[in-house]
Amino acid sequence: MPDSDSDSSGDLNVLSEDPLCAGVFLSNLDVPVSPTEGHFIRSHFPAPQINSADWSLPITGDVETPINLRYHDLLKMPSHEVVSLMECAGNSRSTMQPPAEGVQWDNGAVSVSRWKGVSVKTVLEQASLKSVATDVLFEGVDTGTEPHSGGPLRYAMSVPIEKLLDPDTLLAYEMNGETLPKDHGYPIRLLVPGWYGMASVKWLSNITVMDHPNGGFHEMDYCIYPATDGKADAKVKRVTSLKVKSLISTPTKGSFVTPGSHKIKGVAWSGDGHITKVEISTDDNRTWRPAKLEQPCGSYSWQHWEYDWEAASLGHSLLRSRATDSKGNVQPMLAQWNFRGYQVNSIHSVPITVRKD
Ligand SMILES: Nc1nc2c(c(=O)[nH]1)N[C@H]1C(S)=C(S)[C@@H](COP(=O)(O)O)O[C@H]1N2
Ligand SMILES: [Mo]
Repeated sequence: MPDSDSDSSGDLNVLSEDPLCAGVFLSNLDVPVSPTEGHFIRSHFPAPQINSADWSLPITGDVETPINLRYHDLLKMPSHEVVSLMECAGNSRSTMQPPAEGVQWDNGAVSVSRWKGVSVKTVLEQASLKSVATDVLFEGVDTGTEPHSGGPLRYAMSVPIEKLLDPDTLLAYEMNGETLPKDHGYPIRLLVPGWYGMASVKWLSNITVMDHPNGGFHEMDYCIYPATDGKADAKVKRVTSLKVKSLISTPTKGSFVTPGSHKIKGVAWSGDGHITKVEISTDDNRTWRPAKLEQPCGSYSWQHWEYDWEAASLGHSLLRSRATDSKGNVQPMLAQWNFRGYQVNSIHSVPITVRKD
């Protein structure tokens, strides 16, 4: 399966038509912010067609003042912008061995956008949380059947209040200065920066404040991985913050390069602090040398890096990049295997060939 294909006519690599799942080509990662039509798409069910004039967003549950927000009310509220990377928790799943069930993403389910909306905090303050409130359930309009779900259900996820009180967690209505497109959750979606994409519920229909995590299919049967801390009461954990990861954008897998000087380029990110180091190996894991790293661009974006490589020996070569974040997390050679193939942050390896013209 190609990681990237510079000859492709489209901006995205479509893995499934309906529901639409489409990834980016890695050669398109060399930008501060992905163009909107080049942002990956991951929908579990067919995208609903919503007319914003008939749509409203009730905020109920453990609040003093239930409210019902209309689209135009939201547009008039104080706005907030955040440049945030989004990565699907199933990104790079196809590299996991033995194979895991699910959409067989290569490495393209990652993008960065400038999101604009209203801080969830502003809305929760307006509704006034009761003291018992701990989590908030966000439900989408979209419905369908998932493998093993045992029947139709809506896409839904709850998020702890603590994360929602961060002003960068948004009810987003714009992406890169334009109205949110249908496939990205029009009219309003949640944006949870620093977490894998599954929590950023699209096509919001209801917000319910609760005194416990909602659980439910997507939250506790689906977006989970085995807990390794051995606690008997928790065999699985929710997928939440982004693991440290880097990808090589140039050269692309299968490229032919001539002997001499080349730039290896790519991106790196983490949901747990910023990137402090990216190292490159061009000799099959024998030596690692530091790449030049850009300054962080906000807390939630990616950082670009580049490395000057002197391609000396002819033949096949494996290029690898390894990122470290400010909390000391380092990308592993092989990510922990899990049955759904989530949070794969194994070191990216790009096979290329050095040959004379
Ligand atoms: N309502 C709804 N929200 C959703 C989804 C969905 O299928 N339905 N997919 C989730 C997943 S798994 C991801 S990775 C992101 C993808 O967002 P995007 O399509 O805008 O890239 O949306 C999340 N929010
Ligand atoms: Mo996802």
